[in-house]
Amino acid sequence: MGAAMPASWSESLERDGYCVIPDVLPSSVLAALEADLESDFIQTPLGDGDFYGYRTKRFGSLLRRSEHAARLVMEPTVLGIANSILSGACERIQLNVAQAIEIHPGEIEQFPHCDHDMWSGAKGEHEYLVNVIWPLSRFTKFNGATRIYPGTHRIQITSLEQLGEPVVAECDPGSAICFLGSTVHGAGANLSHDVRRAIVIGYSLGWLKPYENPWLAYPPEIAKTFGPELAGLAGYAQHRPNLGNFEGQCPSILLKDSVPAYPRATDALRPDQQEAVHEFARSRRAVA
Ligand SMILES: O=C(O)CCC(=O)C(=O)O
Ligand SMILES: [Fe+2]
Repeated sequence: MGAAMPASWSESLERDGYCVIPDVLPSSVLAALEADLESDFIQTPLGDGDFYGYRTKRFGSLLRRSEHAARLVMEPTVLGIANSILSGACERIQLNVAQAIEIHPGEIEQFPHCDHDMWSGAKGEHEYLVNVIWPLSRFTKFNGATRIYPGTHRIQITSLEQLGEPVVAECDPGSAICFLGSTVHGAGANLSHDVRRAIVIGYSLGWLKPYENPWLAYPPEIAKTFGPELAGLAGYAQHRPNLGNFEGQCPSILLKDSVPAYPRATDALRPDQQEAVHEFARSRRAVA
């Protein structure tokens, strides 16, 4: 059975704080991505810290490590879901992270957390983030499948005692595990003899500081190879008004063949702002 329409998945995401969508991408895409990342998985050291985990490897910048990473970032069902959850609170969404995670045998359960706690703004009015975990290994309750606490996006969690039983997101490569930035979750303990590999692709409100610095992960020489929509998600777009500009221009000018030495600072306003500013300037010019 193919994936249902984005609208119904967004509804379950809003209702439960998560959804697991089967068969979003052919497993061959995930296998090809994993093959491209094989040497990176081997060479990357185990992490440092009780949150990242001492028996877990992580690396980012996936769009420059494999051409297949773009298939995940740009997957229309999840992109539709991220837009439907976030676009009420921003002009455009952005890529928050594209990271590989390899959990080794013996790793303990990760601290249950909300990913939106990375931003200190007020919570409860709107979502900040939609995260999508794409398993590369089959996720089981023994190898560290993500544990998600349904309904926790609706309540203020001040103690781990408040958490009920998690849903263990057991599923196969090709599935997309989606959850909100406000939903408590964490990787499970890996009690198996094999590594558990996954990709996390996150989308956040376009006016937030992204978790992964996209301009360092994907400098202009790299971002030039992206299509315009992907480049826009990865930092090469302004968020109106004028946020994220380069020399008063959309940073996407850096992806063109020739970049003016002295760019012309140019308004990038929302239509309502454009109109208000224009009216004001017109009235002032009239009396000048
Ligand atoms: O790997 C997982 O299953 C979840 C990881 C996670 O939630 C995180 O690192 O923020
Ligand atoms: Fe997380």
